[in-house]
Amino acid sequence: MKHRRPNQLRGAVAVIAMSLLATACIDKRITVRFDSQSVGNPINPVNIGSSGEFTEIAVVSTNGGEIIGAPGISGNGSAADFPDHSTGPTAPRAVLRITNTGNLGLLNPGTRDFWFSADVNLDTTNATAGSNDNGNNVMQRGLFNETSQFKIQIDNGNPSCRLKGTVDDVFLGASSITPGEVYRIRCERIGTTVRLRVWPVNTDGSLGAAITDNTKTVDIGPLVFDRSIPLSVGGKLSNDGTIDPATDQFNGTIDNATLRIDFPEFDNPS
Ligand SMILES: [Ca+2]
Ligand SMILES: [Ca+2]
Ligand SMILES: [Ca+2]
Ligand SMILES: [Ca+2]
Repeated sequence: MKHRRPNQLRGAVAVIAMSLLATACIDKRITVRFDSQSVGNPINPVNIGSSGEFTEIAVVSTNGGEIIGAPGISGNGSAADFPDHSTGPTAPRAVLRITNTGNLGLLNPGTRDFWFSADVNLDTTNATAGSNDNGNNVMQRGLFNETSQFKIQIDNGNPSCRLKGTVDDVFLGASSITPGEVYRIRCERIGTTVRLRVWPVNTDGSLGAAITDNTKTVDIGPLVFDRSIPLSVGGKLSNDGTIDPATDQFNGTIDNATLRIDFPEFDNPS
């Protein structure tokens, strides 16, 4: 029998590993908890989700922007503090970038059910209309005019979710949140139901009653992304993974950035 070359073997092992993951109960694609960070120092982010081995995670910055370790809420370790609001031409920007590294497109829901979520604590000063920071993008893949997009953002204190597939797109808004308080924002697509929920996170780490639970029925169809398109946290990135000064920089802290695809019911908190 002919021996496989190491590259082929590695590829075969990766395919077997991924098919095992695909049949496992929980497919935790992206889980970034920002834990074990040195508070006050630049973060060293880790994706402990099932895609971790097959993706790269990095801080992309311009003008000296940094993502700094910050105390998290009780039971949630540390969190990530994004740059303060600034509108000047040399404003510091910093966004977390997650990209596929191998042949597998692990950041793509395709036709499947999926949800994504993050815990946010927005700074009081977080946007200036008409400036190069007029919003707060929390988590997204794909830009507005691309073939597909999933995005959570906060504009004028109002979280929203936008999903775009190859058939249709949908926008869901939420009640306003209070800067300086922690909320979990979660958007999901299950079949033709799109749902946005926002919960306050109590100081003991438990979730309060949802302040927003909005659904729409829309068949957005499959989401399709080039494998190289990044998933970003804390702002938007160009398709090539670079940062633009008008990045809709999130100002405040983010924790528990999560993407689940084909999730089971028991991993679906109500
Ligand atoms: Ca954390
Ligand atoms: Ca935006
Ligand atoms: Ca902002
Ligand atoms: Ca800050």
